[in-house]
Amino acid sequence: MKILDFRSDTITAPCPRMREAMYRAEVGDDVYGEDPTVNALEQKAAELLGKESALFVPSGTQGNLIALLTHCGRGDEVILEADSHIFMYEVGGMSALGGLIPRRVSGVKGVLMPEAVRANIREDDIHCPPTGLICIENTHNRAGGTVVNVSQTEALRQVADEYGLPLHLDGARLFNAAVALGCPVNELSAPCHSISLCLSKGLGGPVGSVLVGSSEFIVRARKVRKMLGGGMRQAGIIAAAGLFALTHNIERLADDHRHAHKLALGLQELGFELDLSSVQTNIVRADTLPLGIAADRLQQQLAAVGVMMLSMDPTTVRFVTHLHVTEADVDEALLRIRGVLVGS
Ligand code: TLP
Repeated sequence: MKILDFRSDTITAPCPRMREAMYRAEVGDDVYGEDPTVNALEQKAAELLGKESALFVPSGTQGNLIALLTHCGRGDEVILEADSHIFMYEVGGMSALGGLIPRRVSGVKGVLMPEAVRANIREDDIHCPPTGLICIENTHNRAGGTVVNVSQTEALRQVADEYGLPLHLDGARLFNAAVALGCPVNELSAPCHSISLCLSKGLGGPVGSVLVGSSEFIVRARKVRKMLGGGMRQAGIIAAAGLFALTHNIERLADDHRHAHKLALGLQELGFELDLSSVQTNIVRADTLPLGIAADRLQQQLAAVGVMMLSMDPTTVRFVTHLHVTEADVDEALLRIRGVLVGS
């Protein structure tokens, strides 16, 4: 039985051509700036996102943490969306390691509203921690892969400028957003001072993220990366996979989006509750409440028939499409899910 794995786009393994590129990668000691493949990846990422410089880092979590530590000082407050990945799933690193205070602001489908951000910026008051940074997430994971468009991003930059604050973008899936919007990715990155972009999600790389920003910002970020133990020596082996991903795997994200839409329609037909307007990229969140089955129980039952997905809370499940999932796999998964629901 073929395992159909919808848990995350992080599970994707390198294809033979990507492995070939890794095998052939020229390497050097990247802590000395001497790995030509890492340098090429950083240059390509900076160019694509329209910024001066970039830094290859081991993970999206570290990319965000480095950005926060580089922008802020201990005791600063960081404005972020209430359900943001940085707040929910990065082990509280911003506070535990950076002494930063999260200020959660609820967005609409993951998109922060400028007025709500403005209302949460601290006044210059002796009693208050200073606001140090505004963070956005595009696409927004917990909102279901929803997209923040260019004008929404620009409006948040305007608020940041009013208060002299930097704007950081957790762009783990930024290319999914660009492909969904049909806009050049640099229009989404332009309003942001820093962007963390994951190579190991929909783009299909095995490891790594790139943090992108001004030359001055990246010089400081490089030092923070070293402090966190993220200096990786002959990292060209994995950077080569990232370069391959940025060259070959962007346009195909549209397939993942199509498959997610098809899956969402099928799940809806099977009785799951879901908001189709939130299925904008490669993530489908569905509510099991109308089916009368708990999300974790369904997760177990589906795993038994080779369909893997994640239970996110008592009645919410998440399916993610990616480059190992074909349209036929979506049909097959829906058949197997139907079988489980009929049998339970
Ligand atoms: N997201 C993973 C899990 O951590 C939940 C997933 O399967 O979706 N920002 C966003 C928006 C992310 O979705 C993720 C990973 C990260 C940052 C962190 O990236 P890594 O896993 O490379 O540290």
